[in-house]
Amino acid sequence: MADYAVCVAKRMDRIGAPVGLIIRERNCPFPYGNPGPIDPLAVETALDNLPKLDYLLMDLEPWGENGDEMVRRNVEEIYRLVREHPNPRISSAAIGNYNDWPGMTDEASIWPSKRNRTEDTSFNSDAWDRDAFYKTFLNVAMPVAYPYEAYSRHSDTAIQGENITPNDRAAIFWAPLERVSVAARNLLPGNLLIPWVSNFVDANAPPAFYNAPPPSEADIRALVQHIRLRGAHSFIVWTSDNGRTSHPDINYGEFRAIAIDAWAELDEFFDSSENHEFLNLETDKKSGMQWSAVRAGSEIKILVSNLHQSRAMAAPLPPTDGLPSHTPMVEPGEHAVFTYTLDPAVRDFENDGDIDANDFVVFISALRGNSRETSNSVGGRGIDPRDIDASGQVDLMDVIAIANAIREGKFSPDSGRKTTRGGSTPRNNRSRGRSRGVASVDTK
Ligand SMILES: [Ca+2]
Ligand SMILES: [Ca+2]
Repeated sequence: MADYAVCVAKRMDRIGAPVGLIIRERNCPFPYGNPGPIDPLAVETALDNLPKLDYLLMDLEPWGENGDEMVRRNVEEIYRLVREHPNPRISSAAIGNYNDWPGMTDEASIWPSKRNRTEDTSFNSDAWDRDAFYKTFLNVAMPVAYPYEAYSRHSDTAIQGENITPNDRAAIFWAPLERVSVAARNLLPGNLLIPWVSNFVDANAPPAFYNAPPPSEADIRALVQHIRLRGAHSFIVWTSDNGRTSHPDINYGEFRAIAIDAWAELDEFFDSSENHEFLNLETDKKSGMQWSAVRAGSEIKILVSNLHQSRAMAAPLPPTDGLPSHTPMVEPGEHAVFTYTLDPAVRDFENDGDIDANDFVVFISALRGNSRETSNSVGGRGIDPRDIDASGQVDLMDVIAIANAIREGKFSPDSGRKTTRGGSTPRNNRSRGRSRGVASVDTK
């Protein structure tokens, strides 16, 4: 390891900045594939000389004849080297690898026969349970969220049957989001979610079958924002070794700037509260409309992407005082952001589609068997819907908030959802534009 790298790391440590390493097939302990100059001692040397290590991220992919085996062998060895290191500021590093994430199925895979991640689905390799592999060795989920042109086959009934996207543009938007979402749904408590992103990866295959349009800047921005609104901690930008990508209009550097800017547009919202509730980790392949929503205290931000070619659609929202039952209609091909102020104490805690007296009964009775886990916890990071003040815990303050709502009659049949819902006006950021630091609304 070069002296200057250690010197830089020490300076980073002094100012409290994170230190990370990227390991590839040439500087892993057992180099493989066709790596060029190799450095098999790079990991050991780095661990022994760095003052600390926050992230060890790998791009180890199954290149070459025995690639699958070499990925496993190297990840296991790197895991051992890090975790057994005597320096606790090294041994506690977060470790992740390209395309390794928790989840038993991968609906984003074009081929239905390759969607099971708990058994071998590739040729010429041993059985490889990728879900168990992640859970054994890794704690940074790194799904590959590229808009591959090859995903256009998700709109092909010959392969997918009825389960198709409405068009190719929707396919290359939905598939990467679904892959990030399944990782988010299955993320273990305390793990990180850092997807790989890119602008476009064309298919070197017959255009009759692989022919998706490269994503527009608006689609790229929206995908990055959906990823953040589903609990990703950060993202990592992929580039090919020669620094080029196959997007005809947006080069690598431009993509990087767009992704960083799109992510940062949400900073103000995320910074407004220490804790966040992630309301939707599901995707909808067939409709072509995807929506993500995050609650920060009593504010909610919703991003709706309608990639259907002709149908206007609205996203359904959970019954809550201050929210309409659906967002306003979003025109085909458009992305739209909506923000609302709501009363998070008045919600459909029973999850039966309405707000009534049963909801506070369910809230109170659930306190006794209080479990922190919710379906949308994203590695324990997302808060429970019952955490009304977004303090990070369901506690007495939340009970008081509910009690106040009861006193105000907000759970009574006359003043519940029926009268309050639909009466609020969304602050549609459409009219505000980018100068206010909110996500763009764009057409393709
Ligand atoms: Ca209810
Ligand atoms: Ca609370």
